[in-house]
Amino acid sequence: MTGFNSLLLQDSMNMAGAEIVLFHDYAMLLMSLILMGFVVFSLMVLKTGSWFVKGYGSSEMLEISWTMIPGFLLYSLGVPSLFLMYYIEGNTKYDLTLKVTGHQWYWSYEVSEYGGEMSFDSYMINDEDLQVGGYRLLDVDNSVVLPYLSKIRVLVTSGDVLHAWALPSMGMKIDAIPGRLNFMNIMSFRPSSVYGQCSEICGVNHSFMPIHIEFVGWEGFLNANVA
Ligand SMILES: [Cu+2]
Repeated sequence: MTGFNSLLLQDSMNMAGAEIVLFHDYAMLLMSLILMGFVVFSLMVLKTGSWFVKGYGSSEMLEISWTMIPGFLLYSLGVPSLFLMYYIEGNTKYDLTLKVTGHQWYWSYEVSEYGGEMSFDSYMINDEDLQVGGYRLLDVDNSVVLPYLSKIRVLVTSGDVLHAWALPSMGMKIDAIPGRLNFMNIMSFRPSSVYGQCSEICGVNHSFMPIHIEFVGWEGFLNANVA
C-alpha cells in the first residue's frame, strides 16, 4: 500500500500490476522526452533568431521524419497497450472464485469452493476500535483470505448503487453495478496484505468501505474459509 514518502506507484503484487507499472513508466519517459525536445527546440529558435530554421522553406526529409517518428512512437505505445488489455481480460481458467457484492456502505464476500460455504460482511474498523499499528480508514473487521500464486476470478456486483472494487497494488479496479456481474482476475506473487477502497462515489460513507485481502498459503486459506 502507499505509505508516507513513497514516490511513484506502489510495488505490484501481481503480473498485471507489474506490467501496468512498466507501461506507465515507459509512457511517462516518452512524454517527458517529447516535452523536453519541444522546450529545447523552442529555446533554440528563440535564442538564435531565424538562423536555426533558416533554409527550411520546404524539406522532404523533414516532412518524412516528422510523420514517421511520431508514428513509430504512437505504435510503441499502442501495441503494448493492447497486449496489456487482452492480458488483463483474457484469463479463462481459475483455481478459485471470489464473489464480491457492494453495499451502502460495506462489502460482502462469498467463497464457496473446496467444500467451503463462506459468506461474510466486511466493515471498516472505527477509529476508537483500531488496534495500535492498524491502518486508519483501511482496516476491516473481516478480511478476505485468499491463496497466493493461485488464479482467482473475482465476480463483482452491487446490491444497491454503483460501487467500484479497487486494489491499487494489483493495478486492478472494477465497477460494481446492480444487476450486472463484472469479473476480473487476480493472482498474487507472494504472501501479502493488500488494501483497497471503494472507487465510485456511492453515498455519504463512500470513503468508509475499505477492502483488505490477505494472501496466504493454501493451508491458511482452507483454514480460514472451509470450516
Ligand atoms: Cu461504494
